[in-house]
Amino acid sequence: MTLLLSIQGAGDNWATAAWKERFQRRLPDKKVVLAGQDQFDPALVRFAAVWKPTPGLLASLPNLKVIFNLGAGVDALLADQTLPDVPLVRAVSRDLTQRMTEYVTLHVLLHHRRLPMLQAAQRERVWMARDQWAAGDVRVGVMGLGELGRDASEVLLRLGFRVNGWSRGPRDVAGVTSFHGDDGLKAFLMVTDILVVLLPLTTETRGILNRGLFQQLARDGVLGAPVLINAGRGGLQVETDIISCLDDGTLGAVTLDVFETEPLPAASALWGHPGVLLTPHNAADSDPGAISDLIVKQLLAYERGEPLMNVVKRATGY
Ligand code: NDP
Ligand code: OXD
Repeated sequence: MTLLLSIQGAGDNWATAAWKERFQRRLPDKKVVLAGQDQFDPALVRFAAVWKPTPGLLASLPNLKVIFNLGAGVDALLADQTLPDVPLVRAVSRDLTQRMTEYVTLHVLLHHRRLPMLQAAQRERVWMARDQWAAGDVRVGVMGLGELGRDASEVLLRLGFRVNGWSRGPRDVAGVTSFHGDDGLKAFLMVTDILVVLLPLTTETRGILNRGLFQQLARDGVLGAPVLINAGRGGLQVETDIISCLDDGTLGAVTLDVFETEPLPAASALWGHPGVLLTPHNAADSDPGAISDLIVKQLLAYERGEPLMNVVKRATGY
């Protein structure tokens, strides 16, 4: 049996040698090969563990049984029209979830505590002792109450924020006022001061973060103007709308970890905009140790005839 790895990512965490070493160490009796580097017989490949594999590669494996995605989001994989009809398992890992919760908490807190303004004041040597509010005065709206959204919500609640959530179907998260579906979106946005986006990119969500949506966010909050934090996918957002909404005050500030085009082109106006805090798609890195552990456990369980977990529903796209 061969496990094929096909990995194409820009971050340090995607260095292919580290992934191969981790998988091979955990699967000493199996052959682990790297697409594009190692020789292998396609007929012997039963499992593939991938991040943005070359379109068409997986279709060339006649005996493939399961595809394991090395990250949580599967939009890039599902964009491959030739993707074989075998179970597709995505990464749901405590390690990844905690990383995202750190990111969300960090950015909610820094906007809440007005850090960008204070840092600008420090650069000017100005003692800027402006109002600081209690967390309970701020309403955080989490779009996407899945694995990541739920965990982040729980930590934000613990910090004292008022947390609302929006999902496709009804969700029950203790302490979170939840809204769902198209019908619930307007009511959700009306009570949101800081919008945290942890949605998958699907045909339904593409471009959802646009001017029309930003205009529906609450404008009566203590922050003065609403804040956007998007760590879901760049395809969710319309970047020209984000810039114009920052310029005319519809948005007060944004944190973006993901972009329409990645890496973000040097010419993008987002780089230098004073209202933008950006990070290079590293809100929640896939760690080779944690994720290979997770996948090897699933792969061995599958070989024992046990069911797979976190199988993607192709019909909904996540
Ligand atoms: P889940 O599948 O667990 O949760 C997705 C959530 O989004 C669910 O609550 C779902 O609703 C909701 N949702 C999906 N479609 C819609 C819709 N049309 N309308 C309203 N709600 C919708 O995913 P995860 O929490 O594990 O991950 C979310 C995304 O985060 C990933 O798809 C990926 O794009 C991104 N991500 C980004 C990372 C980064 O480093 N920037 C790292 C990891 C993930 P329901 O509950 O009803 O199904
Ligand atoms: C993921 C990501 O989806 O890192 O896991 O973006």
